Amino acid sequence: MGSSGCLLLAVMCFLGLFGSGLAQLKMGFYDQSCPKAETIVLNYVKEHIPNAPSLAAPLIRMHFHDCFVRGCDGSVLLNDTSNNQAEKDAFPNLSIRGFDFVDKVKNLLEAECPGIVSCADIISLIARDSIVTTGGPYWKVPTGRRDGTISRVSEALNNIPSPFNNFTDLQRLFGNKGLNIKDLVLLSGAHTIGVSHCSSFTNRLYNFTGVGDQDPALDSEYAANLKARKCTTPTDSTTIVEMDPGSHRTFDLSYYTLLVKRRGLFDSDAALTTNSDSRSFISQLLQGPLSNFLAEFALSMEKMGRVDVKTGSSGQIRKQCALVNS
Ligand code: HEM
Ligand SMILES: *[C@@H]1O[C@H](CO)[C@@H](O)[C@H](O)[C@H]1NC(C)=O
Ligand SMILES: *[C@@H]1O[C@H](CO)[C@@H](O)[C@H](O)[C@H]1NC(C)=O
Ligand SMILES: *[C@@H]1O[C@H](CO)[C@@H](O)[C@H](O)[C@H]1NC(C)=O
Ligand SMILES: CC(=O)N[C@H]1CO[C@H](CO)[C@@H](O)[C@@H]1O
Repeated sequence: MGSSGCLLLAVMCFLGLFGSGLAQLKMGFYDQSCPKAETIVLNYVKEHIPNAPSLAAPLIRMHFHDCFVRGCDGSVLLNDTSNNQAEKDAFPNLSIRGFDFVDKVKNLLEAECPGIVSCADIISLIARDSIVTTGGPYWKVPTGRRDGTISRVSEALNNIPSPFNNFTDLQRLFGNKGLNIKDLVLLSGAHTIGVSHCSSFTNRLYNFTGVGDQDPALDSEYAANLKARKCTTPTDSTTIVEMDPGSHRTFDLSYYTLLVKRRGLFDSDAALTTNSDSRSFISQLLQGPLSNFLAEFALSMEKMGRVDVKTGSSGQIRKQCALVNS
């Protein structure tokens, strides 16, 4: 090969490395650097989630909120500092829980191999392993995410969908992260588990358009029930309601069954029935076996887990998940 060939090769290698990125997520990223990492996470989840099954829901939700703000970089875990309000302070974080859980896993990993495993990867692995305990699918979690150093309340407000969003807003917010309508429908299916505060939907019960009315898109019998038994005043901010009553700890298709019965809890859930593409995905899911939903959900989770990740030498591996390294 002539010298110009060599040069060309070098340029191509350079572009390959730094352009399209050699530094990508990969399966078993810690196989050499911390071989027990994934087992330590899995064992901790297996040991603790069965005693606290309601934690699986906030842990997958944490992964979602992390990925939607500055990519899946653990920024959701950062604490406020004297001159910065972190993502944790944003309204959509309402009831995000599980920070201690992540910290405990992080401590175990720091003891095993200090400074190696990122908080961002820990969230991704915990989310997957927790959902498996609810009957949900196993999805691939390639690793190698690095932790961000910035967490801003305003960015959480601008990027995380609100329960009051309509379809256009949801499509735009998901689209901003490279996720399409199908991903939106599938990932919203996580609402088959977990709970919500009344404040996330009481507008639909008491004052939908500001004239003391109910949301006509919400089944009136269900609305009456919620008003009588759960959210008994328009200002209740403490009562929690199962989003998928009857099977709120089981990862099944009933979220979609509720949607078509007009019993989705949030405006944003109901919004999924207002678009024809989205409606058609919902009916396909309902026609298929559960295993089809689980397999499709797994693919969308893997996709979400890749949103704007930091790899290679960007970001850092935090020593404590709540603090940027000093
Ligand atoms: C499509 C846009 C979405 C909106 C507007 C939304 C909104 C919400 C809201 C308002 C709550 C209840 C918070 C509370 O009142 O305590 C909630 C709970 C939850 N969300 Fe979403 N969400 C969305 C998508 C997702 C996605 C993509 C996932 C995961 C893949 C997810 C997983 C969950 C889970 C598991 C809970 C229950 C949490 C618990 O039990 O503590 N959500 N969501
Ligand atoms: C982060 O903030 C939480 C809640 O205020 C606090 O309990 C925790 O100790 C803080 N973590 C660190 C490492 O400072
Ligand atoms: C959706 O909500 C936004 C405000 O968040 C509003 O500007 C837009 O007109 C709404 N779109 C539809 C189709 O209702
Ligand atoms: C409904 O909302 C409107 C406009 O925000 C407000 O003026 C009114 O007091 C509310 N009514 C009730 C019953 O909460
Ligand atoms: C867990 C957490 O930090 N929650 C915060 C979410 O944001 C509200 C303000 O909107 C705070 O009061 C909570 O402490």
